[in-house]
Amino acid sequence: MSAPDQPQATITAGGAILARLKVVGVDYIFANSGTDFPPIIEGLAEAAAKDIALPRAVVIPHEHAAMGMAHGYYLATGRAQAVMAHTNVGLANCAIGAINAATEHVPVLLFSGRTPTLEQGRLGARTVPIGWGQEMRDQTALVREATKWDYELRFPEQALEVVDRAYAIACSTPRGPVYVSLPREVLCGPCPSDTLNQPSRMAPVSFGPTSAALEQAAAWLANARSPVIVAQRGAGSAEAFAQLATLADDWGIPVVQYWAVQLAMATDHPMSVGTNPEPWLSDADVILVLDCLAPWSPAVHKPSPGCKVIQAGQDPLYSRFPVRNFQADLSLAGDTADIILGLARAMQPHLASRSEACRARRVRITAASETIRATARQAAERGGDGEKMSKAWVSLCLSRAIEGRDAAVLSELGCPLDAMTLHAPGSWYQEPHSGGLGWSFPCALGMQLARPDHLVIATMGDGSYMFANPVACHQIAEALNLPVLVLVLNNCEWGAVRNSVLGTYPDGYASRTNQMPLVSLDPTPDFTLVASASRAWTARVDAAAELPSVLAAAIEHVVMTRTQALVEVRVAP
Ligand SMILES: Cc1ncc(C[n+]2csc(CCOP(=O)(O)OP(=O)(O)O)c2C)c(N)n1
Ligand SMILES: [Mg+2]
Repeated sequence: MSAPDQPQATITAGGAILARLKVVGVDYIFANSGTDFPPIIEGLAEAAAKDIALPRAVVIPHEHAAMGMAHGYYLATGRAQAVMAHTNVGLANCAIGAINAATEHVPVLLFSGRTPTLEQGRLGARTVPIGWGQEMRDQTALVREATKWDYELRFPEQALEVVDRAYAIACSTPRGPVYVSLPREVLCGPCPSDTLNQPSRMAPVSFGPTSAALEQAAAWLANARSPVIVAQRGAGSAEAFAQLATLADDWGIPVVQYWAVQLAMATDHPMSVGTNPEPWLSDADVILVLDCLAPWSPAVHKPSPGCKVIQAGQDPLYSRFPVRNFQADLSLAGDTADIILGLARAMQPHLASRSEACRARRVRITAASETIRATARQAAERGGDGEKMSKAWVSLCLSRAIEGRDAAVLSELGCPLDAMTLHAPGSWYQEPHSGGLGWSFPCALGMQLARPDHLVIATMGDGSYMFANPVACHQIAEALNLPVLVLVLNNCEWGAVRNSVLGTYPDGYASRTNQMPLVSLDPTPDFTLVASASRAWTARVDAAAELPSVLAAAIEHVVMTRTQALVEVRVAP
């Protein structure tokens, strides 16, 4: 406390926000600055001069990459990070990242400047024409639908409590991004600094399912004739990953990883039955949906009448989405890890009386699981036979190349999961179901930043690589010493769009044309030259037989030199 006659110690509000981010637990500020940043940059320098601890603020030359890095850092650590962008235009570039983060319950503290209100007469007032040009009536509208909470800083002395509240809300279940706009004059004002280092007074909310709901779910699953688990966003923790494996094994429950964004179970676990919900769904009498936005495709897959469905996850009904009508006879709200551990405990007392039925199921599912894996592997092997290799062949080769290593594979229309053998939690990530492309490269950079010793591999389509602003991403990899390995699976087109047309109009005009309109990326640039511009190790592979040795050399390179590499792989359309 300062004595009444002493002037109160202050710091520029810009500096107070940065310093407070450190106190609440933010390690990095992924920043893309502009003319709204003088009080932020001055604040950084002021805090440094006053020996105030700060997060590491790094220059990220595209906001989409900044959002992706915050996403990847969170996936690796479970800790929310901050992104700072320039007014409305920088925020617009953050929008896809915010949509992706919101869909995946990834907390991000998103800030952007707000053009000065005043035209003159106060520190921070407008000085250049963009001060007028960047004004919007509702700047927050650019990201409001993708954020849980938003606020505009009104007074400099609010800086500390706004950061505390932003962090607590972002990290509360269900987690997600929050947005704070920062008007320049307010950032330039003085904020009291005497409480800067005191811990936050606002803790995030976390909740789990009620014990009654857990008991009910446990009883349904324990007494089911043919239970099935569909998992999409992993098991939530390493402990729960191990527990889910034990639970599925003990009870003889197949686990389907349909459109998995994260791995919930080792792909070669005897209860792991691949990625296709059929035939498991139609035979099921109880389905446990573990954090799935869309656990199956209602037009294709039909649970049988009378089947009970349990929806589990941070927001089991995904209430942010206007239409999502998957059956939910029971909901278990909370973190997936807690739900798995709770269910395992609640089911245990039922096990003795059901062990015979479980054993019979286990034998049947183990056989089916082996067949599913063998079929996928054979198809992948055949993908190396043709003139151009398939993505599945690349998957198989990559999976063999990383066997025995601590690796994380991120796939964005890159290597499919089916042909891979992956054992560990955190070894597999796929693009968010919001599908905001250009996600995997920056996400891998954020993950690598969090785990410097890990082997982090981003595999993506040629289209996805271009959506990632690759020049910016390679610059970041070099500037921050991030030895990611990038695999571009180049089919010279937007294959997913082509497939969507064929699915909608299998015998239509477009399917019969030689050149389907609006899907070709031919001629693609030489992607190895894009990466070479940032001095990456590069290679291009056209022949399937050469891929294993090139992948081995690329991995050797990133592991030994700790610098980035890119392999362009020519795959079949
Ligand atoms: C930002 C963004 N723009 C457009 C799309 C629509 N889209 C979905 S898949 C796709 C093609 C992706 O192409 P590529 O990465 O080359 O993979 P491929 O389908 O060829 O395997 C496009 C353009 C999107 N999902 N996100
Ligand atoms: Mg493509």
